[in-house]
Amino acid sequence: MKLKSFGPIFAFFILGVASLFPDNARIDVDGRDQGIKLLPGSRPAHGRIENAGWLQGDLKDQDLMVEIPAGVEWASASFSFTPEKDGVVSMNVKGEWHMKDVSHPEILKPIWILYDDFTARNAEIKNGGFAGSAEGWSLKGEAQFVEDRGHDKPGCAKVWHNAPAIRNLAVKGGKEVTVSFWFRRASDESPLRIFTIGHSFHANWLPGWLSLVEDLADVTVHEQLGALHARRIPRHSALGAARRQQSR
Ligand SMILES: [Ca+2]
Repeated sequence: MKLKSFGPIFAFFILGVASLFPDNARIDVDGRDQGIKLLPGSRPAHGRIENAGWLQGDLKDQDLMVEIPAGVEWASASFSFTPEKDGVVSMNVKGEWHMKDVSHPEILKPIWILYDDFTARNAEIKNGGFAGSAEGWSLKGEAQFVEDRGHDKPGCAKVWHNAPAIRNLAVKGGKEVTVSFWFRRASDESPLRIFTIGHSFHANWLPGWLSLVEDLADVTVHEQLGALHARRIPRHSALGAARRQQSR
């Protein structure tokens, strides 16, 4: 029976605390050019928004990042922020920062994400749906306009951390900007990465796994340590979710 292959994975959870790290979509909003402080607002469901803790001094508050787990189907998300003054900020659409190997943290593994149908309140995003081109967006490095894929209509951007799609947003001081968009993993292959202390475990599952992860997350995830820590998972509910996915 196929489901028996889940056994080793649950063993990690039963042993103690483990963390779930699905691949993340990531968007940075950067106000550093004009020294615009950005106050993080609402975070996307299952995701996070925060100022750039890796920058020094005032710069930290002029940059923010949003991260959300990405699945193999298109999903919508939104976040908000409030600029402290009028000006232009840069929105940098990409994938998570993901090192290939802990001994070489400077080498990243590309986590490719597709984005489409951007809209905003209190800012204008022209060609947010990538209709026929990526006009209005600046594609860096290997970032691509994909003609034949998209959320609602064909045309979307394919990006990763070092190959982002970038555009400027004109903003007003004190006016909360809400950005909404659709996204998914570019690949149909669905890795679930499970880390325990001293171990890491990688598994490639077929499409449908994300619902399983979400079911697990809803039951068990808490965020007070800044990461997703999963506690012991009721086996029957996880297997139930897997069966529901397989029966589709
Ligand atoms: Ca489109």
